[in-house]
Amino acid sequence: MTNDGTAKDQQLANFRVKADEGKLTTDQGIRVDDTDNSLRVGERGPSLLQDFHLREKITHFDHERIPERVVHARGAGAYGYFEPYDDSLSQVTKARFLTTPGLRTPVFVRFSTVAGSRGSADTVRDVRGFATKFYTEEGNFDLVGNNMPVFFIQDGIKFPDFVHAVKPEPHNEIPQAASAHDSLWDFVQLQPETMHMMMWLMSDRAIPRSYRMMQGFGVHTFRFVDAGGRSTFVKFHWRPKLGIHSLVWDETQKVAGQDPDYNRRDLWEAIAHGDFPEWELGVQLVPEEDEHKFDFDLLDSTKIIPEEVVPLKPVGRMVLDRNPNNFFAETEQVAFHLANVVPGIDVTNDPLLQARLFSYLDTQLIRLGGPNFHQIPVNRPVAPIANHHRDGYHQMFIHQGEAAHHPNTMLGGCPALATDGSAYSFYPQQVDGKVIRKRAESFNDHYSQATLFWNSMSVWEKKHIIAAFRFELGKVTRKNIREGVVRNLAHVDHHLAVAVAEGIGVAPPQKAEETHKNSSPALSQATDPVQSVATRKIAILAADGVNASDVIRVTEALGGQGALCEVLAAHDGAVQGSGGEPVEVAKALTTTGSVLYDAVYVPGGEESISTLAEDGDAVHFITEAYKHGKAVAASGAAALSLLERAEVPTSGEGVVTGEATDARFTDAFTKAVAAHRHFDRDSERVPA
Ligand code: HDD
Repeated sequence: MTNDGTAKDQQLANFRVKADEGKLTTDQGIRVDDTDNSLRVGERGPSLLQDFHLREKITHFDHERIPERVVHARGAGAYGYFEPYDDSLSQVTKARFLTTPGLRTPVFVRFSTVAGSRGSADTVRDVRGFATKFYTEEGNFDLVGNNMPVFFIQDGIKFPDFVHAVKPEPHNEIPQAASAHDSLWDFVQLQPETMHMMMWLMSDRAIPRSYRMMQGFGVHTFRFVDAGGRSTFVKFHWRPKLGIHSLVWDETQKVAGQDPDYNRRDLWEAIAHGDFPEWELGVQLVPEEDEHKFDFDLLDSTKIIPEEVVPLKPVGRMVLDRNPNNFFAETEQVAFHLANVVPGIDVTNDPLLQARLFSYLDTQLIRLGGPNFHQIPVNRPVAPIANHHRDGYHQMFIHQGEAAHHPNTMLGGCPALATDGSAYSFYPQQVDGKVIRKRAESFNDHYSQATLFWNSMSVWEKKHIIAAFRFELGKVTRKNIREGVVRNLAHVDHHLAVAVAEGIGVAPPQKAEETHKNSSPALSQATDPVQSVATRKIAILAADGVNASDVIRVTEALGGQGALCEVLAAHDGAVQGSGGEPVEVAKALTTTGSVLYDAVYVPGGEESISTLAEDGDAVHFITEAYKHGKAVAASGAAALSLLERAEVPTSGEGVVTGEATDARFTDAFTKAVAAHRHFDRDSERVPA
């Protein structure tokens, strides 16, 4: 089997079962001709225990559920491939999948939210998991990262405490998938090491527009090892080709109601439509001898290495191009584990990472019910497996031979030890020290990088962060917790602490703490944003009498660049264009909302406009889109009056108006949509 991106597919094909052919049978292959009536004595008599079909059907159903993941329970996954750009990484790692140009390694990626249950909404404020399984020729490599480059805690021994704090409170299991409650913030106020990550969590990074539009990070410092045994520290980064874009808070709340599957659906539909999401893999490399050259510890997962200090080296790209066939079999049963590393990649002494090396295998044993979960199709490596592991629940292999021990003569010594240099070998790091329970002094600075993050934000990003802190702490009922968090924030930035304190009714800090003025432009979503309309959803509001030519021109101009334009009207079916021609309606306004679109366009046509002006859903649609910073466009004089009715200014940032839908108009609208959002608007006063 060649490792050309289809190796995994070929393997999976052996397990795929068709649902659209054959006759109904029991699990034993016995054919069944009635699955609606249980076997009984007489038409109204009791059911019989001997009805094997009834018993089997009910028993299987009773056992359908497995425990959801203790964290990252809700997720969505897809298959694809990774390919390196060239062999330049061979100077630091012997990992073949990273250094063999043209080699396409199959991958499975699962994106997730952390705190919510399997059925929670996608658009909650949370970290997003970004876990990648590379099915390499040398075995599976799992990069189990997040969309934020740091973590809440420095030592894995605190993970149960942190997760208990952020999950719903134990007495009443409230709130679902939300960090805005007392126990999380109580933990935060007492553990200042959380402050850097809390800045990320309160930023728009925690409410991504799409899984396709967020970064991924390996978070920890890992090790590369080259063919000569030399080690280099490495941080892994994924950068989305579509840029890093987020929703706005008010929008996320509404999306959670209108489409709780928003991010999951977006990923599925993009892949189904052939808009394959793509990320570039970048690495930050630090030579072993530079380990102590930084003012933070490389082993501390609450710290980044600023890209201005160690630049990102682009090394390859990942494309997701296939949806799974079955959510449970693939996305639910996929099992990631940090210890799945291949020759050329090794771990470090980061105490958070070390605890994870235990936790992931352990959790799969309860979640997937035994030690053979690696045999589940989605988890199988494409590299061959040969060892003496035997038996256990759900053993799928039929191991042949009369022995299962090493060393042996009975099997001719097989499987033979890989002494030809192809085996995995751990980096022979020199370690010396006393056995103690103590954190290194070099882990003590909890605020400098939180300040760095804050200093790097644009004006609108800062506004959103302050609003998020106010919302979250506003939901905290205990005053001492609110005060404690403000005390911590005072070490991050005085202005931030004061603004938050004022919003939540606690005394602002009196004097400003000494903080630094450094910033890292790479941290801001406002720095060099990718401007593209590809896969952006544009709502076109229409009623009878709409100018069909406007609809066509805008759809062609933006659709031609990959945007998805949909005509919305009061009803499904079609509306009549001003020339009598039918204009097909994609969705009725009652079944959708502005929050599910990136921009709105009102075509000309007096009759259409005056009908829309009387339709509260249509007017609200425009007002709300404007409030959320989206591009709004309107054609013709009558449309201007509709904007006015919707309390939307007829000019200004991201508002495009004009008599004709000429190239000037469509270019301006394209630019406005590509900018993603227009946050310099005075949107707070807009009622929506
Ligand atoms: Fe974790 C799942 C990412 C710290 C213990 N984690 C899980 C998933 C992601 C991460 C993306 C979902 C994988 C999937 O889709 O199946 N976790 C992280 C990152 C961390 C981190 C980036 C910090 C840098 N995790 C962490 C610690 C521990 C765990 C410190 C325990 C000591 N994580 C788990 C777990 C999970 C998990 C309990 C739940 C389900 C699973 O593993 O398979 O073992």
